[in-house]
Amino acid sequence: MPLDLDTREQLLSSLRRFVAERLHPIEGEIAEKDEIPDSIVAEMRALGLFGLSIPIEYGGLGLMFEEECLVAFEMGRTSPAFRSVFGTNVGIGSQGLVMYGTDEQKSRWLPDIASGKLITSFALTEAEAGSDAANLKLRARPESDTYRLSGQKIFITNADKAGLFTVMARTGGEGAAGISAFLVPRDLPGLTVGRPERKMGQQGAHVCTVTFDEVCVPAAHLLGSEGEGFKLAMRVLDRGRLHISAICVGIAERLIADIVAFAQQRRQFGQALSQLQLIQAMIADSKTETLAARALTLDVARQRDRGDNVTLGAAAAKYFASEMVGRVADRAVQIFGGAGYVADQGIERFYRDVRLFRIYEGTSQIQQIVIARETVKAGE
Ligand code: COS
Repeated sequence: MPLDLDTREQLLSSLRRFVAERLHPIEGEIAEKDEIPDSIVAEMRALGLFGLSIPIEYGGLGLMFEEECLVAFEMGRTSPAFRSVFGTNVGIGSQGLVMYGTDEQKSRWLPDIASGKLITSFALTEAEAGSDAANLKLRARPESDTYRLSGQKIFITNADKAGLFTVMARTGGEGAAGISAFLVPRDLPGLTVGRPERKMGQQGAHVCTVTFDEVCVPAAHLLGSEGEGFKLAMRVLDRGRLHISAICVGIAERLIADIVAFAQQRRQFGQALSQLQLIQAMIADSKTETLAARALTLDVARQRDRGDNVTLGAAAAKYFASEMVGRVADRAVQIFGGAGYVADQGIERFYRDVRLFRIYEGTSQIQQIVIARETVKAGE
């Protein structure tokens, strides 16, 4: 059920205020410290951000996807590391459970995920299974009423904070059909989380290696049936890709606002930068592409809310929006010039931050493959 319009506006305006008043002023600080303050996380919990996509009966807000995109547009207007705090709980860390979980699994975990008490992570990627996800090697051997998991996952977002992992593991033969998904609590013996990696951008959001050394997982923690894990991961990613598109749109909107403010105040050749036609061309291209990405994202979100398959649409939206925000961030550095290249304006930080969007939850090249395959399959 969609929210009534008043409630929706209240949610979006309190979020807009939170981003402008609480997050915007500390963007530089969190990047330097590589940590989000606990007080900010507590405010995010109070705003309900961890439970945006969790059904109401489990304590979440149960938003429609279009509504989630509107929230993501607002959250995009600041450093993306802030969104990452609750990003896995809303997306890839929880949605396998929401889509495939039994009532028992859902009632056990979803309320704490919705409140933000429990952080979740999605563990798919391995050293030799990034884009080629169906080639993953982490083994799950059945043993009486348990499975023993052995292997390693890398680049796992929020792993250092996670209490629950959705782990894709091999229970059968080669390829996608041999993969199953498991809910793995962090405190099981044999599970270790490495130190956060040093990264190019998005400081404050952490990715770590997670190692499984004969971790004994109860069979009741199997998510869906044996062999369903790859499809589960792909369905979770279809959804996640669309959410990322909305974040990219929000960041582009933020960058355009920063560009406009700067271009009106900075003067060259006796006039404001905003009066110079070559600058105007960059503003126009950025605005046009952002509007296009916004419209595409909302269109696909509405298709998903209608129950349509959005594999192609989500891939197209993520491909276009992530490439688009890269171009907008590049133009922002260009328009700010020297002020864009030095660190204190924060523009170079966004330039580094947005680079990740073309890589995670499927690279641009993977999106191209998905778009082409689906188009050929549909014949149009
Ligand atoms: N939804 C539901 N099912 C899907 C699906 C989707 N979006 N995509 C694929 N499947 C199903 C296929 O229908 C197929 O099932 P059947 O064998 O029953 O027909 C099965 O999954 C295998 O699919 P496919 O043959 O397309 O697998 P490939 O190995 O060719 O891989 C790509 C497909 C490359 C698209 C996939 O591996 C991928 O998305 N890779 C990127 C992974 C990624 O995003 N990683 C980021 C890390 S997570 S932050």
